[in-house]
Parts: sequence; structure tokens; C-alpha cells
Amino acid sequence: MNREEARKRIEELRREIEHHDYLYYVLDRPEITDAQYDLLMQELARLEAMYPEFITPDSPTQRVGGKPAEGFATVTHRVPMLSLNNAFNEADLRDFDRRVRQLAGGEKVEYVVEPKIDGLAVSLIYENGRFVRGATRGDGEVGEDITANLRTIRSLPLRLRQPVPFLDVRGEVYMPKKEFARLNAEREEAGEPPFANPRNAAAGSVRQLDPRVTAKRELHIFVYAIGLIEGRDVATHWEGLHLLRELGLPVNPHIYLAATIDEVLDYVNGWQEKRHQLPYEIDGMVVKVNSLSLQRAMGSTAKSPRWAIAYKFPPEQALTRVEDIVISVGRTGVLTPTAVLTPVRVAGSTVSRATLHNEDIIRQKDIRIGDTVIIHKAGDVIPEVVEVVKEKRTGAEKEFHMPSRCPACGSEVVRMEGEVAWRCINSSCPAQLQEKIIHFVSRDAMNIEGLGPKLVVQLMRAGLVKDAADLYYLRYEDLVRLERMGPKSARNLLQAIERSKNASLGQLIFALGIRHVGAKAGKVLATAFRSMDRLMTASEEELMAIPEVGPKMAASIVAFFAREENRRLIERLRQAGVRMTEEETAAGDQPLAGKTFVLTGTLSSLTRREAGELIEKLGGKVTNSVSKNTDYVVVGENPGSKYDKALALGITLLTEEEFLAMVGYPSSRQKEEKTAEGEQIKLF
Ligand code: 0OW
Repeated sequence: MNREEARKRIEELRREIEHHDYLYYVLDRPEITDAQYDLLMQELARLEAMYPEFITPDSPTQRVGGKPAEGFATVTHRVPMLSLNNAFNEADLRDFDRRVRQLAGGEKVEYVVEPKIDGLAVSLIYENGRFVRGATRGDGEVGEDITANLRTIRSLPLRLRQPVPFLDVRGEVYMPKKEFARLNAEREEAGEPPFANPRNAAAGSVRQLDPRVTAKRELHIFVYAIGLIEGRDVATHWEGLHLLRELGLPVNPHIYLAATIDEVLDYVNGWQEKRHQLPYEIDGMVVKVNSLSLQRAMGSTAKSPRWAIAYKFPPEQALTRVEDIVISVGRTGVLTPTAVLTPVRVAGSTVSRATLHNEDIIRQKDIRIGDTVIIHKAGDVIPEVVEVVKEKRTGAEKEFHMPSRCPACGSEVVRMEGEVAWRCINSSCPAQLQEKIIHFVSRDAMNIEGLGPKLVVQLMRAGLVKDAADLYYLRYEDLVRLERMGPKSARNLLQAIERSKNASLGQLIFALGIRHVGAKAGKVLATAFRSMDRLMTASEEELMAIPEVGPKMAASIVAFFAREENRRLIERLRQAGVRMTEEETAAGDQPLAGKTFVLTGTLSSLTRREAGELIEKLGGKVTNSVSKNTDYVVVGENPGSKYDKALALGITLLTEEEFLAMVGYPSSRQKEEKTAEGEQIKLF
């Protein structure tokens, strides 16, 4: 592919990727799989790496910015960002309707009803269809410039589908419930305090100084108002929302056009319960006058428009009793206190346990065993104790203290500097091993069907398994002796374990439970290092060379493989036949798959870039520095220091001829002979 073809292909890929983003995030109607989407992104990233001159800021590959910001610049909104007055019941809504109709002077009034997303309000500026700046609402007049962080949000288009001279659009950045729960679990395991709700989690994530941290959090946005638009005209808010959707901006799918306040009430009441099924949290519904001329006529107070109101759902809480407080020990040894509750229905489900997070929170809320408590679901997902009903105390309640010894193995527990959590530091603590194995077999890890937590505990109690590798040495006759394990389920289990040997390298890396290494990081490490051996010997600086790998993760990986018991575990997994390499793509046309090359000196028959293209085309990787992970150093005329380093490290050296022979490229001499015979040499 020559330069011009590459430029055309790059532009084509961008359009295709943006089109699939629109289908996925705006229409919720994807047409390709995530894997196919990733291939498009990888091809674009590869071409841009070869032709960096074609990289533009609005390329889909340019979402995660570089260096962390020192602080946030402030931004003055050209049009103030207003907040909303609240309505808490039907009467409030009818009062609002009366006020509107008075100001409308008999004109017919329609309303637009929208779910009230519980996130962080932002303003996005697009110039000639390109996203140029994003800011928080701040005090409505002045906000913070968080453009770099907003660019990491995949549902936020960097380019509109149609060029509009100028657009200032407002929306709510939010964190889905599932991501909120995942993030809090990760923080709990890392001994960090949890976020109270998705709104705080979204605000905390989008106001990170380092965009790479923001990029690790799954955030989304729904736009809900045009602050200012040039080059387009709309007469109603409803038209405005549909224009925003046409431009490629995500608008909430549950917007509703109501002809009367009665219709508004019916619609709003319907969502009081249904909202628990939504993947994101809403704390009410926003009701807006549809006509823009009537909006302008009604105007705003200093803080909020007269033509809109937020109908808030009552917070879902329930009263129940703390029957006990128990401790669970996670796979990183963190001791998490959990309240055992008298079962009670709240926010759409029955709750019998609530995490108490850590000792500080128990102290803060003074929660005692026997207390009557008010509970709710943080982020609509995590049952939590809101407060103790002290008036109901009888004096029989018992204070709770974190144990000084691990309840599972009796080792001492310690509280790390700057952490809120208490940890059992015995790395062979059965509770930790149990959690590690439960993690190892879980869906995103080795995905061993039929091997749930209960069976893991049973295998450990029977002394059949003490670490993950033991799973691969289980014998049929051992299994059939277990309770509730018949011949068929024993066979199924052994087959499932056998199948898991073929899990991807990324799954295996994630399954090891290395701190700060999640499922996504596992895949990234597998693609970069291609084998467990390379990963095990990678240095911190090699790990940090990967964009997604930060200093904490790099240190944690090196520390993990420095431990003898972890290396031994991997050896036993390898002996059992568990795959330790990244599955090769069609090996045929990827003869250099998994090979890393460094070029030094000047080549006579092709440029460094052509050589690089050749290597990549054949599945190899080109890096700029020589390390023990380098497979070949190609030595041209006047080689540099890389040549000396390669000698020092005993890396295989290739002359240009040897390199060309390896890649099946006609050498300059052959080329002369061939062209002498008149045959055209097809350049790559
Ligand atoms: N959170 C929301 C939402 C919405 C704005 C436009 C004029 C006044 C408020 O889903 N759907 N629509 C609006 O309309 N505001 C919303 O959220 C507000 C923004 C600032 C405080 C609330 O979060």
C-alpha cells in the first residue's frame, strides 16, 4: 500500500468507525461485533503509526490524550447553564402547569418529558462539526475545561455527522450502574474508599487530571438541550432533540411528547418502578415546555428556567434490623464487614445483606448489631445502610470491632498506610486462595462452566484443590466421591476444565488475579507480549511502554512474577497444557507473528519505513529499543548503539540480505537481475 492509498484507507476507516459508533451509541442498533470493530480500530492505528503525518485530533484513535493536566482551565459559558426547580408530587406538577398556561395566555402547551439522568452536567462545543471543547457546568456561568477527559467517552462523537458552523450542546455525563458496582468492588479490593453513588463516581472520573484514568472508567453521555446553534433553526425542543440525534449525538431513547399535564403524570408515574431496569440511574423526570418561543417568553430566574421542572422520584428506602455483622476476606486479603439484615424489599428487590465497606464507615454511622437501620441501594444497585434509627435502641445492641486476627486463617491483620481497609497478609490464607480460585474460574477469566463458588469451596474442603493449578490435576475417581457429584457431572466438570486450557492468553493473565490487572488489561498485555514467558520477564519500563499500563499496574505485575509461588503456579499450569501464548492469527500469512525487530543503520534496497511495513504485514512488531524481548536486530550501513546493545544482549543479528531472505523480499541484486529480464517487481 503506497502513501496515497494509505491516506485514503485511513479516511475510509475513520468514516466506517464513526458510523458504527453512531449505530451503537446513538441508535443502539450495532451492525458488527465488538471484535470486528476492534479490527477496524487496530488497522487504523497501524496505518496511522506508519503514516503519522495523517493523524488528526478527531481520529477515533486520538481519544486518550497524553500527559496529565496540571489543573483545569476555567471556561465561561456563552449561554449560562441553568439548573432545575424540583417538583416532589402531583400537586407541584399541576402548579407548574398552571403557571405555564397563565404565561402562555391561552396558547396550546405541549410538554417534552425526559428521564433525569443522575450524572454531571457538561457543555460541549462543536465548531464546523468538530468537538473542540467540553466543560463542567460549574456555577452555571463558569465551569472547568475537561475536554481531554470528555474525549475518552466513546459515545461522545469527535465529529458530527453533518457539519454545523457552531453548536453548544448540553448533556449529562453518567456512569452505568454495572460500572459503578465494578469500580467500587475494585476500590474496595485496593483498600480505597468507595464512591457513594454513580453521580459522584462520574464526577470523580471526569475530573481526573490524567485522561488515561478517565479512559479506564466506562462513562457515557446523553445530550438534552441546545445551548446555542448556528446554521440550523428549530421551533421546538422536540425538534431540537431529534436534530441532535441526526447530528450523531446520543439522546435518551425514553423522551416523550405529552399534549397535557395528565399525560405527563401518567408517563412519569410509569417510570417510578421501571427505572430500576435501566442500566443507568435516574432520580426523576424532567418536564419542559416544548415551544421554544414560549420558553423564551417565559424566561428564567437567575438559577433556573420557568419553562422546565424536575419531577423527583422519592428516594427508595426501607427500615430493617442488623441481625449480625460478618467479615468476608477477599482474594487480596481485604477484610470487608457486611451487615446481615432481616430481609426487606427495597428498590425493586429483596435485600438481606448490605456492605458496610470498612471500619471507618461503621464508626461514622455508629452501626451496632441489633440496630434498626434505614437502608437504600447506592446507585440503585448496592444495598447500603443509610443511618441507624437511634430512637429504637433498647441498649441490648452490641458494638462491633474489626477482628485483630483473620477469621479464616488466624493470621494477624494489618491496615496499610493511607488505606481504609484491614488486610490479612498471609498469602496462603484459605479464604484468599478460595477467592483467587473463584476468580480464576469465573466467566471473564478461564470461564470453567459449572465450577461455581460452592463447588470450589467443596473441592478445597475435600483437600483436592489448594490452588488454581490443582484443578488441572483432578481425577475422575476423586470427583465422583464428592457429595452431589454424580458420574455425569464429574465428566462434565473434567471436560469443562479441559476446554479451559484453550482460553486466550488475555483470559489467563486476568485469571491470575494480579492486582490492578483487569480483564481489559489482560487482553492488552496478551496482545503486546504474546506469551506468558515474555510477560513474566518484562521490566517495569517495558510494561510502561504500553499506553494502557500505568506505574501502579507495572509495579504490581513485576512484583507478582517475582514471587516464587506464582512462578511455580504458572509452571504447573503450563505442564498441565494450559495455553501460554497468544493465539496466532492465520499463521500462514503471519510468519513473523510474535517476533520483535529493531532496525539500525541504513538499508540499501528499501527504506526503514518499507522494512517496517514489511515486518508488520507479516505479523511482526517493530520497536525502537533493543531489549531481551527483541528477537532480531537488522543491521544496515553505519549501525548505531542498538547494534552494540544487541551484541551485549546476544540478540540475533541479521544482515540486510538475511533479513530480505527471511521476508522473501527480492534483494537489490536479485532486483537488478529480475528487472534486467524486464519482469516488474511489485513493491509492497
Ligand atoms: N439531568 C438531566 C437533565 C435534563 C436543562 C436545560 C435547561 C435547564 C435544565 O437529565 N434531561 N434536562 C435538563 O435541562 N437538565 C438536566 O439536568 C440538569 C442540568 C443541571 C442540573 C441538572 O442535572
